[in-house]
Amino acid sequence: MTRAGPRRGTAAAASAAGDGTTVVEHLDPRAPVVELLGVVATAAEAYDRADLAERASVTRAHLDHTEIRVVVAGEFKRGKSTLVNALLGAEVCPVDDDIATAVPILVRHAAEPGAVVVTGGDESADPPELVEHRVEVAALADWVSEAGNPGNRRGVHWADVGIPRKLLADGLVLVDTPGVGGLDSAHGSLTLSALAGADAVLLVTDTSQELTAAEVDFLRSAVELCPTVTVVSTKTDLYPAWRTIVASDKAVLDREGFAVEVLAVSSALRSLAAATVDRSLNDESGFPTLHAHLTGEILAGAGARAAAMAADTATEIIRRLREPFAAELEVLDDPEAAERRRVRLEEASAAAAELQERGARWQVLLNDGCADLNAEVDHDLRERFRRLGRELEERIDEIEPAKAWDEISAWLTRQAASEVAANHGVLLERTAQLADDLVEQFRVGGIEPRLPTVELADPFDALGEVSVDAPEVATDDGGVARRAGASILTGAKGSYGYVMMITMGAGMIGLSVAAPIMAGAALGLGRKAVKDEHKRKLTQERQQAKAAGRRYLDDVSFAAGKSSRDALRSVQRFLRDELGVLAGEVAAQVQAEVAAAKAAGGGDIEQRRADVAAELARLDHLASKLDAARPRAHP
Ligand SMILES: Nc1nc2c(ncn2[C@@H]2O[C@H](COP(=O)(O)OP(=O)(O)OP(=O)(O)O)[C@@H](O)[C@H]2O)c(=O)[nH]1
Ligand SMILES: [Mg+2]
Repeated sequence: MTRAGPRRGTAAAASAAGDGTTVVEHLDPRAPVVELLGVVATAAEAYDRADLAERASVTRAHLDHTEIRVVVAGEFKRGKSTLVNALLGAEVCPVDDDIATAVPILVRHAAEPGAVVVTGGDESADPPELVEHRVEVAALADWVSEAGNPGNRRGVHWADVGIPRKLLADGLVLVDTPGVGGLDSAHGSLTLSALAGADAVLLVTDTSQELTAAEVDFLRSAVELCPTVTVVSTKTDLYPAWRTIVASDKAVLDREGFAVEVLAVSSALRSLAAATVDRSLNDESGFPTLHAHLTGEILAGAGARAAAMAADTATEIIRRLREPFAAELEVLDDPEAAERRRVRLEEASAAAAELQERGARWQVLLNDGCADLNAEVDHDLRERFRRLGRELEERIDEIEPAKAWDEISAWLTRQAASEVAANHGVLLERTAQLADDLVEQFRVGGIEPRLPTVELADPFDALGEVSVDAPEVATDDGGVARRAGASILTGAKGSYGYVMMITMGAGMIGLSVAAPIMAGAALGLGRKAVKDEHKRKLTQERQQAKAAGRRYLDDVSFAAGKSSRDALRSVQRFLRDELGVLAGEVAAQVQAEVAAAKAAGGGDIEQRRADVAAELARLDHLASKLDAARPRAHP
């Protein structure tokens, strides 16, 4: 599939989108920074700093292809898939009264329509293997919907669809997610962890009723995790009282203090408007406002954040280019400084050379740090599951499993999912800490080394999946109780549209149900005997329930443990590569300063002073242009 090509430098202008809608294009905040990064790369090249030129080019390419991921989440059957289709004016995501979206569908720009379905491959492979299947968009339902792929027998993790659409051309990726059977379910917690990697979330609800408590809870977490959160209340065509519903939703959000807009739409009206090219119907559908919100707040906001980060990197590159000239000027102005500088550079050269050696101290620290991290994350996971196991047993002791098992098992899967997500959070946090500590080692000769944080998340690409099926438990009638698993998208903050999947046997864990107690009475047992029998059955049920729950927790923690070990291995590889590059950059920096020191030694001092001052002025000018291009007030 073709990815979005380099972005056009869009100007603020109104244009017809070809579907009867007027689209206001916003000035893309990335465009000027992309352009200036090109200038910075050329400048670095001219100053013989191939390392910095490379850094500038990579940052530029990165910014030019930023993906802005918008997760469309919500409870079961609210109209998420229909909304995505109506936004794009295409039947991309399968929709039906009965068939549900079973796996996440990512929709991005491509020159030609096409889809790739990703399934798991060889399970024993390390890192986990993923297999891509190229399919027609029209055939997607066979893979991604409950009807076409019941219980996700085909083991699909997600589908990636490309279509040529103006709305997507600037890197917008819409993610249609499976309906959550209650946002407070295990699905819900996992969809929530997907938000950590998203630029925005649209919570789709419908105007049949006010926001539910589960939806409000979901929003509470979403606003913590995601820069832009919007409620889209759909099906206004079906519910005449939609205005009242929207007003009370707004009141609830205000009361909670959430900065969340509520947009009312009707996908049905939008489709009708497109088919009949009826502008007033289109306005009535609410889609022009939603469209403007997507291109404005969401696209422009995320673009601004990415541009600001890239501009910071460019500023740092200029600072490094400037350094040797500034030092040379100092020597020209004060020859006594030359000796001090010579000593400093000698020390710095030795330290820089050490950084590049095999078995350098930072490499030892990296290996040790990763081993510690592994142990710590593993311990954290074990502790979490031990606590959860204890709590499970306490709960089971208070219930009659035959009656309350569904409730307990739903609680358990939800807790397990959030413990896995929390453990993943620990991994991310500690990794960032380790990276910070390691970078300290590169502080040589006044150089302030930095690892680009945006790229730090990429190794989690290999994080793979946590794949757990609900344990099978034989039922009394000899059958097997197990509910189908579901795939949920989750992710760390990634920059290349990173996707991590957690597939979990969500829903119910099967439990064999003991024969009804009343059977005892039918057998003519006395009251006491029935009571004893009841007690015995209850104890037996509780034991079975505990065993089923523990098996489930073991499976989840085993899969999660493997997934985090895989992640750590790729983190280690990533850090080793990046720090290797950084060692090269530090050495090049020191070398540039040594060369500058030599240049300061001979020739026409006045002329040299004028030349150096001119170079500095050129770099300062570039820095001030970058400063002006760096978006400031972004949400
Ligand atoms: N009248 C009307 N019906 C709608 C609208 N949006 C969705 N529907 C209907 O609602 C039903 C569910 O729509 P979907 O888009 O499949 O909902 P979903 O949230 O993706 O469902 P899951 O993926 O199963 O969670 C379908 O029958 C749609 O035709 C709307 O704006 N108006
Ligand atoms: Mg759907």
